[in-house]
Amino acid sequence: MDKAAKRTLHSYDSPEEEQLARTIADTLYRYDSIASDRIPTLQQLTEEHVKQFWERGYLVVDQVLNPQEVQASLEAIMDVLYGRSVGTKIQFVKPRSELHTEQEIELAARKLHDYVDHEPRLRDAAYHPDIMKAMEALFGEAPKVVQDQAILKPPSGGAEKPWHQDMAYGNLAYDKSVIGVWVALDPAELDNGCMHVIPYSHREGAVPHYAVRDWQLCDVSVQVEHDVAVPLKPGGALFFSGLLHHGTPPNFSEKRRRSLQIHYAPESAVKLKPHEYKRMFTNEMTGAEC
Ligand SMILES: O=C(O)CCC(=O)C(=O)O
Repeated sequence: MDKAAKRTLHSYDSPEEEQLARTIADTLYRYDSIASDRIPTLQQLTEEHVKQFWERGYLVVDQVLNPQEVQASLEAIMDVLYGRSVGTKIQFVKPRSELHTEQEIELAARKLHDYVDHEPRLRDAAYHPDIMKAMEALFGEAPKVVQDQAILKPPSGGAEKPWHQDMAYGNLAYDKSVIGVWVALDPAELDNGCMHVIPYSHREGAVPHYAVRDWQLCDVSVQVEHDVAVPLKPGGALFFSGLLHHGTPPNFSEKRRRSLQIHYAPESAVKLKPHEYKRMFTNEMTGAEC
């Protein structure tokens, strides 16, 4: 990206905003504790890994999608962004009417979602036979896809995703644990916003979320000292419990960080009733402040 383009497209509206992003990156994440326990591919998944997954709340797999599948997913994402593949929904951080060039579009796109019925290449990834088989082993029953997204953290200012539990988001609020699979399509590294997790945090169960910078855990309750970063090569994946505390810092680098994030639930899972959801994931009944 050339310098002029970066200046005009930078996501920060003011120096204060950028300073806040840097403070968040420095205080709410650590970068010296890296997930080391990994399996090479899903072919190596054993019952012991399944047990470990439920104990620790996550599993790291070095290669889930092969290079051709990664390439097909990236091409599909870019085709969706540039209007060559239609039907998938796109979330931009700026009004679409202000985005004219392909570069402007890419830098402002944060999320693609609901692609499985529109984009066969992304559907193939979401229903990848190895992932479906692993899900069946993890759930102990057939899985269903309950959410399909691609999350983009563009260079030079792609925003943080504050710490949260995925099941605190209404569309993932099921009565049984959902599992997320986050697949790196570009190298996901410490400096471009790779995933960070708090091992074992899913064991605390549902925790109230607050509307601060997003729907998130209260910053002061994040156990930053236990943060483990999960860098991944393209095609590598993080499998994680829908109750695991996780987040991603901003992308201050000049590198893209594109990923797929798909959520699965056991076939028998049903959505929580609104009052159950409120009791579990909001402060409405306790009045606890953040
Ligand atoms: O990809 C990211 O930056 C964050 C993904 C995530 O945790 C989410 O969207 O729930």
